[in-house]
Amino acid sequence: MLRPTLLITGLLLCAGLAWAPQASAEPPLPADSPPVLSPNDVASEEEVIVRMQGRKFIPSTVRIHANQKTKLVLQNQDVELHAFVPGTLFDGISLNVVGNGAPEFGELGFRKVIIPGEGVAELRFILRQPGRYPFICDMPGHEMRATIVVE
Ligand SMILES: [Cu+2]
Repeated sequence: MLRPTLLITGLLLCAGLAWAPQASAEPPLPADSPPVLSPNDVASEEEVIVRMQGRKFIPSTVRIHANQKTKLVLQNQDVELHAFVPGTLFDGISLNVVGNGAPEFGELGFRKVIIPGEGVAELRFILRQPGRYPFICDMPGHEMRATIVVE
């Protein structure tokens, strides 16, 4: 009489174990988010994190989707200053910076942000033009370089 009950319980346990890792492995954002977004649609914002550690950018290749509202989080995990200097990538692009970095803007737009040791800067923007864009840290003696790939 107990056997069917045990069998069902066993099946349910197996199903539970099989399902749990899949549920937690799901990305926070659906891959099929619409490319055109309302400015206030925070839920569909894509977060990309770049760490500065041991005078390196990690990862060294950063993937960003074109036409996707993006929050780029720059985390300086060293005790010294680092800078994020993206060349002309953000020319003509509307960009918002928060955090404890010191951003610099020129006539064409965002030029760089200097981030204190253990500090963070968050950049919000939408990039339009696919391509490969190198960025560096221009602090004296720091040979830090990496690439943003807009795809
Ligand atoms: Cu640096």
